[in-house]
Amino acid sequence: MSDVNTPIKNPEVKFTQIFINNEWVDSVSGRTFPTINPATTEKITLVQEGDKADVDKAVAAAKEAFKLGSPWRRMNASDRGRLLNKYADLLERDLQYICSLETLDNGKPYHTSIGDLTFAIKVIRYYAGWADKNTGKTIPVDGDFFCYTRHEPVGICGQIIPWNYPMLMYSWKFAPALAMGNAIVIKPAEQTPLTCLYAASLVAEAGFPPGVVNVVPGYGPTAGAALTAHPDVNKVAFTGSTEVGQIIMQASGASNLKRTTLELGGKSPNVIFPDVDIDKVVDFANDAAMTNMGQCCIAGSRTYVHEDIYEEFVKKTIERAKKRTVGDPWTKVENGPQIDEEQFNKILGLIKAGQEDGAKLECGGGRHGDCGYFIQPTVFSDVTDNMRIAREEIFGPVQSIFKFKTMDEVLERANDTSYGLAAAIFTNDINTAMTYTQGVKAGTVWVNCYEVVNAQAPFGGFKMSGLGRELGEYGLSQYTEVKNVVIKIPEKNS
Ligand code: TXE
Repeated sequence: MSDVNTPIKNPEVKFTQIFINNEWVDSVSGRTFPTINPATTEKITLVQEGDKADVDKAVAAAKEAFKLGSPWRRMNASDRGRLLNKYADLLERDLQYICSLETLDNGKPYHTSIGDLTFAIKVIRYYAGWADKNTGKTIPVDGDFFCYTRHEPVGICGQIIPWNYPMLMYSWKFAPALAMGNAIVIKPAEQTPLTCLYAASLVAEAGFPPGVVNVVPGYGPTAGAALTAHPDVNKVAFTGSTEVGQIIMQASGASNLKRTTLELGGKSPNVIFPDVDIDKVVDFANDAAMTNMGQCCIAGSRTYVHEDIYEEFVKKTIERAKKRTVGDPWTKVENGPQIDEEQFNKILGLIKAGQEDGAKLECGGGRHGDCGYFIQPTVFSDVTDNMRIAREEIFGPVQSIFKFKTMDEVLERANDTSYGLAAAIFTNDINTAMTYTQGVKAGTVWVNCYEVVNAQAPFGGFKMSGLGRELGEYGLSQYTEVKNVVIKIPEKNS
């Protein structure tokens, strides 16, 4: 038996077409686009490039699958759950292959691809369990009426996925939508279409009826925009940049007021009080900033350190960052390459801006090696609140350290951002922790931990970090419409 912990270093790419109606088709335009291995910058393969015409076909297929009386609409909710569990079994069966493909296409270290897919499978199983449990209510209204609510699927859902966690973000969208009985059209990110396409192949194998799941690879302004503007798409779910989130919300509103959920960028504050075990917290803070090469919406990209421990903390942070291993993602390194040349250049540009703005570059700051999009783990100290590195999402392995004195001050500074995705505090004082958890404006707050994200608990942003919540029971409401039904009855009795 193959050992899942050993990657397949040259996984065969089996699917590069568009998936509609449980079948593989070429793009209507005949165009293709390349997907690149960011560790080597070499082209892996060409993928069919979906555009408006392909999205139209996929939406038509989803519409047919969602028709009243269709096999999907007639299916027992418990059987939808069973299908999702079967699908999770297939992902588990192919874990080694899928994770190898993820590392090839995305560049993330193989062991982190395993972590992602394991989490993705948990999300699918979690929502499989919800399929027959999201019940409505009977409501004691005034008069001779019987009143109840139905939680119905929204309909056709367009789901736009980013490249930083391709399989994980796929599962966050796919699972609740299908558990609640919707039909979906997914557009993976153009940088990382391969695992999503392989996952599509398992849709037919699991036994989902044709048209329930469709996957259209392609670019954002073409295929993505076609989904968000389509009059027959009832809901759009997006994870990506705040900038594109705003465009999507406009398109959703202008077309047909699609239900819209957005999971966008962040600039999450990680606040460290002096009463902690510094060595441990240095580790946490380094990971918070640099996990997934910093390409993480909840990255703890602003580390606020209390003045009493500031010098020691900075010194130890530099030591830790220098030890962070970077390199071949097929080995047990902590960091692989950034996703592409655009992100690589953006990050190096922001590092330069940090230096120009007067922050102290303590370590890193440049390219790692001379092949692939690798960046050295980078630490800035003496960062102040108005510098670009303090305000813009860097999405790279860059930790910015700020000094603070008091809770009031740090709370105000932590909240002085247009983002509000996550926040953390490290302290052993319960009152300090509670003051912070209540005052900080963020969708998730961690106390003495970081990046703890689970299928069962909601995830999403305040302010410009997003709209709506994914995961947990809260995530169900984003994929259901509530229908109120009122029936005249001869006589009501209590
Ligand atoms: O994101 P885009 P990019 C942030 C991060 C990163 C920056 C830019 O700061 O540096 O965004 O990355 C699709 N209509 N995040 O340019 O463009 C696109 O094809 C419909 C945070 O890669 O937002 C892809 O599938 N769709 C983030 C997806 O949107 C459109 C994850 C994300 O791409 C579209 C990624 C359009 N007009 C980047 N334009 C997070 N929250 O985790 C693009 N897309």
